[in-house]
Amino acid sequence: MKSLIERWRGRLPVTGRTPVVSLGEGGTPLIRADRLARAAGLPPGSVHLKFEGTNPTGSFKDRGMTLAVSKALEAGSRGVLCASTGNTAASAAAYAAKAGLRCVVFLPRGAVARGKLMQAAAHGAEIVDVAGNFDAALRTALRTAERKGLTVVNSSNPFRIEGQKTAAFEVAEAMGRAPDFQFMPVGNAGNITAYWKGYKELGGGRPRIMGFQAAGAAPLVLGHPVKAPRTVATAIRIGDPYSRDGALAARDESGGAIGSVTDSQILAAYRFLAREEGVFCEPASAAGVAGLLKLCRSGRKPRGTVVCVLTGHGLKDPDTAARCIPLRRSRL
Ligand code: AN7
Repeated sequence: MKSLIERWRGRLPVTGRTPVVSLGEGGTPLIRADRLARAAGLPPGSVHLKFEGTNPTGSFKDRGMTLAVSKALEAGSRGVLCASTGNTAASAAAYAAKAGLRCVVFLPRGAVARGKLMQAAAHGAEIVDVAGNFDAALRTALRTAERKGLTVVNSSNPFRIEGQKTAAFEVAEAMGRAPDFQFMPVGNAGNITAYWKGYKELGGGRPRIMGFQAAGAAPLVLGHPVKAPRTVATAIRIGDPYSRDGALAARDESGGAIGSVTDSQILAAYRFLAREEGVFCEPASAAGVAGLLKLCRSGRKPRGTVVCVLTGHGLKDPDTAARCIPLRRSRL
């Protein structure tokens, strides 16, 4: 299959001289979800899941990382650096390994899911444990990058957003047009910014963008940064999103909303998707689906087609799975 950059070359800031660093990202499935539709009280065929867990490192981050690392290599960078709740680090580490670049990752101590930590280690990233949360790690990372001359591959890097916007192209292509509503998790807010950019560039109909944060880490809902964000969904345990303005623009320009869901709503959606739809995503990814169910149960049903973006694979976080999913013993 074509690399994401080859597939969307005409819509991305690359030239014939850009060295393409690819692991086969993109081209993820859009899965019809009739049990979810029924649970939400919506008609069959109206709800689909964009499952990003099938990307090479198991999350949507690979879409942005193929471009960010290719451009870093093109620019003659000595290496890449990021702060991360885990998935960005795993993706950066893999693409840097492929490119033969150094990779340094700043991780909030004790707050990164085990699978993501193991991926970063396996791909040879140098790990800096930060005593503090993601927001502190990002501040430290941005300062260090400047001092050491390394390329930042957080979503402050515009190539990350450019790569990630291709997910909107794929959704619209698979459905024949953009959906009426898109539900998705929001953490550092790069992805909601990227999807909105993608839909706008397509020029056709646009979805209302419905972003969901965890209740204990919901700065965009509260309207101010959260000093000590807390949630079981460690991927989105972020108190001061870098792309705040992009998220608010996506919300306001699309006529959408940004809401919050509790950890127990997130975990209920996480278990439902695995058991009833056969799709195992990580807890953060279930926040959009939890938001859809919350709205529908309060009588505010979306009309038309709905896409829920499932940003990462359930295998990323085996400890939460072990804690929150009961083992069913066979009685055969
Ligand atoms: C599975 O890896 O911020 O709103 O450092 O891993 O674009 O930040 C991850 C975020 C949703 C939120 N779902 O996306 C990181 C990081 C999953 C994620 C988000 C993340 P953004």
